Amino acid sequence: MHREITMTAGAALSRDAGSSPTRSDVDALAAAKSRLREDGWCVLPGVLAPERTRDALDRLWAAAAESERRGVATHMPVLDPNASNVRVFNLLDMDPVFRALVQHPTALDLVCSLLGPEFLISNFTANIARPGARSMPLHSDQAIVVPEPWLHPWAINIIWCLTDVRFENGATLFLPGSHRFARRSDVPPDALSHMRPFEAEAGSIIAMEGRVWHTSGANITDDEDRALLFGYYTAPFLRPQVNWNVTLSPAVQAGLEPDMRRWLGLEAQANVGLAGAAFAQAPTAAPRAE
Ligand SMILES: O=C(O)CCC(=O)C(=O)O
Repeated sequence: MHREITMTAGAALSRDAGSSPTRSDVDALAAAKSRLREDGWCVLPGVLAPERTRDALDRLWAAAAESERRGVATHMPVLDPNASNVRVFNLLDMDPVFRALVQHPTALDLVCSLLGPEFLISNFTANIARPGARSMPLHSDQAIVVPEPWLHPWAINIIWCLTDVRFENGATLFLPGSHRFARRSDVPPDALSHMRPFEAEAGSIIAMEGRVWHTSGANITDDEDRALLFGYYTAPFLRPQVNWNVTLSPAVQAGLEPDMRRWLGLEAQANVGLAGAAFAQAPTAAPRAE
């Protein structure tokens, strides 16, 4: 890693207020990482302070309006059965707050704990489930970017909760244990009847391994929005879902730090990360005698 995102709990845990992490913060992050590895998911509460969470939610609504202004629809019929799900794409181009969240040290610490020190930012989008929202098709996010068999965790979502999230307002529903499924045929026909909600308070991170089968929940409340940001990160050899060269404006690209450029695949060098290992195992031809 070029920037100091250590794999040790604590150094990278920066609670939002900027205060030093307490012992219990460090323990909570360590426990979250082991749960992520074992169970395929974890919840880390209190990563964003309440005022920063509210500010991010305001900026998300502004980004939704800006998306419509740019001609990018916020209802995707291919994903959601009705317009009560508000989708916001290309968040990184919309507001610096989203560029800060996608590289938040706690988020990256969780990402690196699963994928290792090198990764790509594959996408960063939002889904606001408003009252009346219904579930999208069941899927895993790793299945979208790499064909089966899915033998390794090569993807992870860092889900930012900008509102409280509970079953009634449309919490993401997941199938426990499904991060062990290697093939589509491992998904049981009655999967939907075994789904559980990821419930968390506003300001929390939910980390979800890429192989977890999940769907959006239905928002059955009368008046409560559920707003989530989905930072999607993959192993560095998987092509991102988004071509950042195209979607990020020249002005945004020009302002990115070198680490962000690398994580977004914007540097000249791209998929050569395994060269060292490949060369180490390769026989070298002996020089020919003249
Ligand atoms: O909004 C949700 O709860 C899940 C969204 C999701 O899985 C997706 O957009 O791929």
